[in-house]
Amino acid sequence: MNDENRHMLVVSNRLPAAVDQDSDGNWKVFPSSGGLVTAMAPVMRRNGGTWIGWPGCPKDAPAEELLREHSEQERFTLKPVPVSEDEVAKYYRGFSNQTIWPLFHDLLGYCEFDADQWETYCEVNRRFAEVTAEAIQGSSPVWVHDYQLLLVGRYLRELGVQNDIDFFLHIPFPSSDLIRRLPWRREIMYALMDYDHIGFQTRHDYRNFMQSVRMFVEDTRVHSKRNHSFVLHNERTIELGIYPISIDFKEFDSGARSQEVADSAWYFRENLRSDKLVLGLDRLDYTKGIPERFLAFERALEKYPELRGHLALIQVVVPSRVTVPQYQGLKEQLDQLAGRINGRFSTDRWIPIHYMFRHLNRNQLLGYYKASEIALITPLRDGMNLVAKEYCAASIENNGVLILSEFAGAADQLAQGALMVNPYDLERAADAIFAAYIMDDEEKTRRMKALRSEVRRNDVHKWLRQFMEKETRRHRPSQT
Ligand code: GDG
Repeated sequence: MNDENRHMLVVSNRLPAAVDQDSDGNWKVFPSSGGLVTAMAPVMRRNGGTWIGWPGCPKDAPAEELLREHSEQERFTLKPVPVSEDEVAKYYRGFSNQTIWPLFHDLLGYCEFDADQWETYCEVNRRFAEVTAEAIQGSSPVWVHDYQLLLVGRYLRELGVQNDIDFFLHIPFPSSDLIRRLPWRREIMYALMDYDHIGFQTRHDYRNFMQSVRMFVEDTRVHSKRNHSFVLHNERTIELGIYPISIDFKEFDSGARSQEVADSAWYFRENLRSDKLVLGLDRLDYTKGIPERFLAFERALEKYPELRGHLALIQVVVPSRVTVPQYQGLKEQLDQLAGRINGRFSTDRWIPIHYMFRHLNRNQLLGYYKASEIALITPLRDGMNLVAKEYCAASIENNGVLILSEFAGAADQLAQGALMVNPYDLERAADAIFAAYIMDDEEKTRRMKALRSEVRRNDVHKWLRQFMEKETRRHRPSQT
């Protein structure tokens, strides 16, 4: 990476820290979690730069000042974009999370199409572009992230920004047949043509995108070379690439070796009183397939009675988007399902599902990974799923078993070592749980070694390098 690229300008909906009030009503900065933060924070700490995003607080909170102080402790600068409560309701909870999110995860039934929310989405994207344009230094590239900010590139161009603008989509890109349903499909597809470089998690997403370009954008030509594709449109060239995101393997591996994590793993095992544990860990989200997972576990207990009393499911659900009605409904559904299944199978000594709705600190997270013989990661659709990769990185004794949905982006890299399932197929998912339970040590080790080696070789730093190499290549004079 050259010097210029070291000052990266990252733009994402949320900053990696939130400004909120503590129990005494004082405004403070709290670190936030999530897939994007897990991937980008180590990269920013290493390379420096500026991160632009919404700090999660009302417009009148002292975000600017607190984040300036916080930036001094981090190795990069955090710059807030102010967003009002009404705008959050429309652009974030509304258009981003009730239109784009379900549509891009193939869940059309959850979608709302509301013109007012779309207008606000455009306005807030424009504001993100304004704050970004002010923060640009020289010719450093701008890297916009994810589905809440699809239009930022377009507005930056309108503001006269000529710098390279990259975009990475963390979630899936759906088939053109789904994009067709979107009333603003042309606006979005044309706005994406203002980026210089667009990255996707999987080949499937990339192919879907190309299909939509052909269907909705006029006057395009496509050039595909061995590992790159270029869309030529309006005398501009947009480079497309596939970059499966990953984790900082070393950080998870060494964290899992610490005494604190060993203590927390021991504590969980002591308290859960089950011979073996199977773990689910997700943000509260209907895309993560948690009700289906509970039902698959119930089916496993029905079909394989030898599991009863010996295998317990720990499901940690991390609060997320709780003000969106569909997420509240999901929470109620989970409460009921866990209650029903526990009522049906619990004994004096054993509870089948330990269901927690809470945040975990880092040692607890690693402690759960380490304490669990099996991870059951069964999203209905997922851009990547970093939890799957983290579980492997934390399985330092090579003895964990990963059960993974074929609809997670991570399946492209982890299918060889994981037991793959279709999360809608409860019967086979139940069989996979049993197969993981009885798997012999030799097979466990063989599979987990392959998984760990894959995640180690393709970590988040390699993801960044590959994404940024495209960037630098464009500036290199032709070698011919
Ligand atoms: C999006 C895409 C894509 C979760 N709870 C806690 C916690 N986490 C961390 C996990 C993991 C991350 O959050 C979740 O990442 P995922 O990839 O599983 O899912 P999304 O949040 O939906 O992320 C996804 C990702 O972006 C990256 O591109 O993989 O497909 O949907 O790192 O460890 N961390 C801590 N406490 C928690 O309670 N400390």
